[in-house]
Amino acid sequence: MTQEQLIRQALSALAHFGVREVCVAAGARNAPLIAALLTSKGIRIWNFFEERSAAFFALGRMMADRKPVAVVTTSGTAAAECLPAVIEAHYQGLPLFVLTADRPKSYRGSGAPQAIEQHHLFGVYAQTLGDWDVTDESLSMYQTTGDRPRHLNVCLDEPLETNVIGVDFSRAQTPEAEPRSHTCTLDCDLVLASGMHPADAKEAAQLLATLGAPIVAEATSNLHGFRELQPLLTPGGERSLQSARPAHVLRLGAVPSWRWWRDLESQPKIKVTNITHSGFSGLARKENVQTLPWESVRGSQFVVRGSECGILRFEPDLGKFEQSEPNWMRKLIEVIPAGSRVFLGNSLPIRELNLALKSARPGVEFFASRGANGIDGLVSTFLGVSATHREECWLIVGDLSTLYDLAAPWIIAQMNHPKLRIVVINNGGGKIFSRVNSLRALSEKSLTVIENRHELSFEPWAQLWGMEYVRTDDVNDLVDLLHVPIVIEIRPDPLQTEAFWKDWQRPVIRPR
Ligand SMILES: Cc1ncc(C[n+]2csc(CCOP(=O)(O)OP(=O)(O)O)c2C)c(N)n1
Repeated sequence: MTQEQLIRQALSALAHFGVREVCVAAGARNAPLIAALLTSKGIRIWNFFEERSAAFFALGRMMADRKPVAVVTTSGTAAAECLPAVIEAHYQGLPLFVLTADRPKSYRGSGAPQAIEQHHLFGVYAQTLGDWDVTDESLSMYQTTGDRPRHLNVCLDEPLETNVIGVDFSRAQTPEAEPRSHTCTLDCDLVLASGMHPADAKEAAQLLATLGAPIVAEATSNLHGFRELQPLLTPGGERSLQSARPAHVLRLGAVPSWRWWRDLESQPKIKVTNITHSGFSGLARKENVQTLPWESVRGSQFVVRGSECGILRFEPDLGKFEQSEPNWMRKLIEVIPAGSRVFLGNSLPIRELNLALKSARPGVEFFASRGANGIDGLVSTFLGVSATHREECWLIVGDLSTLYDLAAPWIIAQMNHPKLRIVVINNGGGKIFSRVNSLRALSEKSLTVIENRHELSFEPWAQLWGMEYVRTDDVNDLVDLLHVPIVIEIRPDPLQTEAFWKDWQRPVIRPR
């Protein structure tokens, strides 16, 4: 096997699995692969200096376009940097392709520079496609299935072959996805909806409109824009579920972020049917839980069972707490223009927006990374989700989450996207921990450490990456923004936020 054959086979494997976009982060060992990619046709290349952002950006590209995307790394810890994004792709059921260059197999276990154990590096989180070396007589690929991360490791020896002509990706034959269908019949009295791609939301909306069961939906369900669902959608976010006693819950899309969902673990009598792309039930209990493929939304028979499952309707009185965090979510949604994409950070932003959302302007689409609920890589993932969307793209994210991903804006220079808005809700640390009931007894000293309290400003960060910066307490400053990438720093009033939560958590009196 020559190095040239090995490199061309590796690119052909990408092409075969439908990859048409690649995020590369160069080192010497993968330079031959990158050089060959640069002479290839029918492939879009995004160029990063570090692998973690590259992998999260690839994740965002897949979340938006639902097509396989590859990340190409050099050897050693460079390959390992992809792990968090691979894990997220695994739990979201997305076909991330990781192509890692390696030193020859003979270096394994030696501790030689940049030689780590790359074979099966991602464990259960990626299916191994191959572990190829120039000493192999032939190159074979392991069987892999479905929309899950794949890992191909290629061992290249010196001298590195940097003049390999690439392949024509547009001519590659990709295996036809097998048309899947699944039908079932079930009755349910409550629908929970989270994390659906806008195209899936459209399919789900048809089903739900005819079903007629009450729906408690997160913003990321993308169901709020459907007029026919308005009478069924329950305002008040998680609080509306407080006294719910359904017999059978139908959950559509990603695993919900609500505490109520976690508490279902200890309610084995409540039946749960999940319909999701990821195949994960999101519950550890097995009793009365079934998980069906997404295709079940087509052609299945769903029947509403009974009409009273104890759902309550709440309208948070946010106006009284003008500068509180939840009210900021409402104000932001009111100014985000029609057709925008909105990516929500995984900590308080997603929860507060769920609570505050009444409606959004037409065509606003919501995304979030709810596979493993990490607060890492969110800026990069947002940029990946935004890359081909020509309307405004908004990220609403916590301050610590932003600090995790300071290198992310590197790619903006290649995006040619003038309407990126990164809203950092800077509450001076991980304020979600002061909302966690089981942490209520923590001392002030412990909380200071656990929240990582700080007084940092995001202005120098914006400046580093050549982005405009606005710090404001007036939402009107955010109307008709300049067509340039902007970091918007908001510092909600902590006292008003606290006062809102106190008011909101008053005991429920069931309306007659
Ligand atoms: C990678 C990762 N590390 C740690 C956590 C645990 N965690 C959850 S929320 C959070 C704090 C988030 O802080 P921030 O982004 O400022 O948002 P806020 O809590 O203020 O909404 C942390 C550390 C996580 N989810 N993911």
